[in-house]
Amino acid sequence: MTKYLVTGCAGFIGSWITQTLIQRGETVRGFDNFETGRKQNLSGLLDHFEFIQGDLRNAGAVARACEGIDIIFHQGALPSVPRSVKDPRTSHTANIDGTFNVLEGARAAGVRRIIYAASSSAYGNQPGFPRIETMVPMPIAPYPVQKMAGELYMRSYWQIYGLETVCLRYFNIFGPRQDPNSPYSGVMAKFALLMLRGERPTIFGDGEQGRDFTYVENAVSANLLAAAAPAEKVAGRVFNVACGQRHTLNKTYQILSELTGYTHPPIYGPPRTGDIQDSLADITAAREAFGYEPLVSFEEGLRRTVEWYKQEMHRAQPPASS
Ligand code: UD2
Repeated sequence: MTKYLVTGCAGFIGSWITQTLIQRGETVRGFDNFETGRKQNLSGLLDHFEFIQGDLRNAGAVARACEGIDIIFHQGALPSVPRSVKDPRTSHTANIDGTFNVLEGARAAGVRRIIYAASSSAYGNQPGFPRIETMVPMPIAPYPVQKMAGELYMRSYWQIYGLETVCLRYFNIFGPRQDPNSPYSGVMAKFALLMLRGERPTIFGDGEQGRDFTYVENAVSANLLAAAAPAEKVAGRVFNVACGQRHTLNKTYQILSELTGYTHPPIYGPPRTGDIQDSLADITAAREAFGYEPLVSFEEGLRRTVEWYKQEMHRAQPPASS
């Protein structure tokens, strides 16, 4: 029976992968240090899988977590471009040393395959849209460089050690469970919560930057398809995981306003250091290699996301009983 390890299992995407595997009746082990992951993301799940609290920077703990595992979904990371700009060392150790520890642990334990959470930020600001995997990566800020280093390491371990590694370049994944409370939170989570609270979000720059925003269920499905695909189609390769549509921040703000009932215009602030201007993916490679298709559209994803944050707010502040 296949045994799965999910690193970052208490995080936004990792917890959805963990939950989906459990629902499929799979045997799952999860690894998280709760630095950015949250216990509530695992509520209702902890009795159904083996949980290890540990840090990716601890090589011994990672090696133990890899024992007896067939397939790893390596989701654990310290995300965020601005976090990496402010404190490159901390995200460097989590993202590069952590990924190296996963590869070494996997090699020692005889793990068959690793699906790695790579980032669309690898493309940087080079000309040419949509982004296609054959483009030369041009990462700018430390976080994209770290995620890109992980990709190179993944490919090396396939070429040198025959460990089947697959890199999925996520394009701005959003959805329920994305933490809205950190200054480094993804824009969708941050804006949805602020609007629901009646607080005014700030758009960095003129709002005309575009992103290929992708609902989390699409990313989960890409992971499971990539895990099940024949090695000759996926091993040592990189794939975009996106919807193949570009949405500006101004337009996204407008749709979120309608969904939340928020009526105020945004505040505009200076552009964020290290930001890229535009992002739009070609998803043909993932489609051809493992049958990936976006299951949930941008608009439907936004609707579900806003509904979830509404419910979260009610859970956090139950109405006073009369
Ligand atoms: C990058 C990657 C994404 C993922 C992520 C992990 C790109 C295109 N995408 O996301 O795939 O790896 O990093 O962290 O590189 N913004 C505001 N106001 C706010 C917050 C953000 O205007 O309060 C803007 C921000 O300046 C940017 C956009 O919203 O232009 C998206 O920012 P984000 O932090 O949600 O994601 P991004 O694109 O850095």
